[in-house]
Amino acid sequence: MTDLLIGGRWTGAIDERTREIRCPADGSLVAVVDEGGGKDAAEAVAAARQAFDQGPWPRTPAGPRGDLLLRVADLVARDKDALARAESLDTGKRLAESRLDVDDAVACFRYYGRLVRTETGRVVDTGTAHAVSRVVHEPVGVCALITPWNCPLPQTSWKVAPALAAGNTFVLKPSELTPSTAIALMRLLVEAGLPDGVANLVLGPGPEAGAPLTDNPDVDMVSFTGGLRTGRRVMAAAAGTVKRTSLELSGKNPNVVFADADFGTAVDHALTAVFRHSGQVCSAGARLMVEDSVHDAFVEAVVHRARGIRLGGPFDEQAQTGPLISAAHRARVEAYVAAGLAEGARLRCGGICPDDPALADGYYFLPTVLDGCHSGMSVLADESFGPVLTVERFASEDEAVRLANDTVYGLAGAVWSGDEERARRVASRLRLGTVWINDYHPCLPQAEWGGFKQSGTGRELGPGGLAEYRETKHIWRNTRPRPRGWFA
Ligand code: TXE
Repeated sequence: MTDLLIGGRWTGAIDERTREIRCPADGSLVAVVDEGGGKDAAEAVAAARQAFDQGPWPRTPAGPRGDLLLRVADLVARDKDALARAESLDTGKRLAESRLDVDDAVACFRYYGRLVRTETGRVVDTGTAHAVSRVVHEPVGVCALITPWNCPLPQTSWKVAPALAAGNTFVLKPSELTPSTAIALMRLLVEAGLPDGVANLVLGPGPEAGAPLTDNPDVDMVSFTGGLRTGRRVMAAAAGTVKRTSLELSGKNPNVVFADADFGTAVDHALTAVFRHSGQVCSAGARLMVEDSVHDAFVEAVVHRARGIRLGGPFDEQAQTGPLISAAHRARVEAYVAAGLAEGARLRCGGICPDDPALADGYYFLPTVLDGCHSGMSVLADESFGPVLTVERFASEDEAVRLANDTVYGLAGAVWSGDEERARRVASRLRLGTVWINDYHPCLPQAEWGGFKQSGTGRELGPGGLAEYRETKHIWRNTRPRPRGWFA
């Protein structure tokens, strides 16, 4: 088997271990892939180091680097059907959503392919005719890119595209649960003409194949998307050699609804905010906060529609959302709900696995609404990363802001109000990397994405996404060197 890419060569894992990839919707076998570990990770880093120190890519001008990214975008678009299918089989996600995810990846490669030509350095006024000062950008070096399982292709593209645009070499370690589109993307990078050793792929579990990337002295930067606990570990490991880190660690995202919001639209979005991909989205609007005067009617409407959500596998066109990623993850979501109930939250719907025999082989969990939630409950502090909506009420704008900010997270959230001034005021007071006003979920390659507080460090997408993968250097050139004579 040859699923690992190291120094331009497709190869198997050194220890010859393999892993079965199974579709979370029905347990069917999707693929058997190589399962690497520490030795494979070390080889991949050595290959990336050599390609960075001696290969052509870091010294290739921005123009041809951008051209290559545009070719990759075309290749990803060409293979859209196959990539979407592979993503759905690995994740259990609806095919229609996987197709959108492929579009997202294409847009990301196009964006950085174009941006890198325009985001050049600058000339600085030196105040003298005899010196020239330039500020230039250079790649950081060898990047370890570690990605999760919920949106594997976009999450990988958000790292690979800017890392390559900036001229870095990298080792990618996708989630052990969802490697298929990472393998496919690496094949497309090779097809597009990327030099050997620039892109390296290691598969395997986090502690065995991922952790060795985070403390390897030959790695200059770690870009990680995943859970908060793992993120803290990654940051600590990277501190040993003071690596640059860029972390996206998810959120506990408030969806704040004022009484003057458009009721029907806000209800509709409250459902997609949290139940899309069964809540396995870093920006999921899992914390619904509703103003007192409309609280009961709003929650009633959300619960009514949540009860009717159709669950099903990726290729079931009637399905509105799918399974959780694994049995272990479903058990975590069940434990989260149980903790909420023990603390006094009220179960309005869901809270259990579906009893439909057609879904028995998948890791399904019914869309769940817990109301009566208040500060101090673990369900408001912790992320479920499942189809579970917690509901809080508030009486005033100040209280809404205070409650929404009462979390260690700060990734994203929304404000719903018919009063434009108020919506803007609240949006500016929320400590979140992204705030939607009268909307939920849209995301653009041109606009930065990332978290405040413990939701992460650094930014993905936008010009800030490229900046993450670049060093900035000042070059001063004296055009008429003369002795200074200070110590004559
Ligand atoms: O993620 P991990 P898990 C959140 C969500 C979820 C929780 C746990 O709340 O319930 O995280 O999920 C690799 N060194 N998110 O356990 O562990 C791992 O192999 C280096 C939010 O699945 O963070 C995978 O490639 N790497 C999120 C990646 O880290 C390590 C998406 C993510 O896995 C490692 C997923 C280590 N010591 C979960 N341990 C988001 N932000 O979108 C694991 N990994």
